[in-house]
Amino acid sequence: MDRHFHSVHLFCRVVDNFGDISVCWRLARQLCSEYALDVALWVDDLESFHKICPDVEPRCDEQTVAGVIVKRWSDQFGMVAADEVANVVIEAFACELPAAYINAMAARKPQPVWINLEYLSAENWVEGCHTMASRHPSLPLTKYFFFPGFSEKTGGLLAERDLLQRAIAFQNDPQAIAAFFSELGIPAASQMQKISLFCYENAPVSALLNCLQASGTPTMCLVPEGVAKEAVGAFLQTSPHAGASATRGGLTVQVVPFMDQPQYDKLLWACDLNFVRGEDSFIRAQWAARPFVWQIYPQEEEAHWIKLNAFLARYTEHLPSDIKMSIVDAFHAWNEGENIDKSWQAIQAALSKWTLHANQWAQQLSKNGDLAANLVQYIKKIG
Ligand code: TRH
Repeated sequence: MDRHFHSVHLFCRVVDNFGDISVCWRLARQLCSEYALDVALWVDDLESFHKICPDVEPRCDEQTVAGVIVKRWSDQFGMVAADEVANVVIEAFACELPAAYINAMAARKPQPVWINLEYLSAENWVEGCHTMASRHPSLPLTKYFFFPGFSEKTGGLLAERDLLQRAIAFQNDPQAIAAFFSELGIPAASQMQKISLFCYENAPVSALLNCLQASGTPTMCLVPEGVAKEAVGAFLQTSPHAGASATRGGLTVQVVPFMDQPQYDKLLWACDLNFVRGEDSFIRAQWAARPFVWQIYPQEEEAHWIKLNAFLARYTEHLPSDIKMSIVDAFHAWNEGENIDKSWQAIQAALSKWTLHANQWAQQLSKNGDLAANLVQYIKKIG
């Protein structure tokens, strides 16, 4: 970026699970590695961060990881001088910056660019709210809302510059795939259809495993440790620790370690179908250019169904009705927690055409530009 914008402070509160820190970590790394910015990431939960990035030391208050300064965001924030404020301040998911920091922002000359990075939604209203400005009620500060999204009228989706090329190169390199699986201790995986499973505890996992077991297609279901513990443990008849596996009928369930983000990407690239959840794995599954079933993060008053259907409407817009129905049924059954067995045959039958679609979809998304690139461009414009 321009030398006037060399420093970024990104603030992240971990509300639940891994989505908040995952998105922030990706953005922080990308701003640092692709735009040579000085990035500091303030995080209130370093334990969750450590899970997706083992290089992060949870007991350390300040550390540098992949070029990013990682700072513990504790309740006692302390005083902040105006010259300690960065040129660009990113508040992730309306996490509310410390009052002392906001006051210092107001005192800084020139004032920083203040961005609120929003959650992802495919709903149409997002286009109207993207880049909207909001004046601070009492201080001379303006915050700008930056929305990820699926059209050119939004901020696009997070993706490193070469992500899609790397995914496709990996998928066309049988040796790289074999090496990945053998690193996981599963050399025979290439013979079978492969499915990865990342979901919330209420997903109908036992029903899915029953279908796969009865199906004529030999399948390996790869489950990161800690995911769907009850259903996976019941299938394995042992505790689902990394390395555990069992075969019944056409299905092998294989527990793999909970990986760091780059390895998890490879798992998505290597599988024929991915079950993903939340926000970040949902995005990565799209960049993997493979079919996926998404379990959305449940919201109060069932508000998540609107978001789920808004995504399905975009994702299936140009598909023939039979494939469209298979995809919609699969997403609905998985999120309703039932009837996945009724959808399974249609999913299996649709898989090869769905793979072509997944590829085209990823290409289409890449035309919107990636979120970091769009954000940098926007900051330059308003700054
Ligand atoms: O963990 P999540 O359920 O996070 C959710 C969502 O982001 C949701 O929108 C948000 O409101 C809520 O948190 C508070 O799912 P998500 O977003 O997919 O994040 C999981 C991250 O974990 C993602 O970056 C992929 C990563 N991951 C690994 O790094 N290794 C693994 O083995 C697995 C299974 C996941």
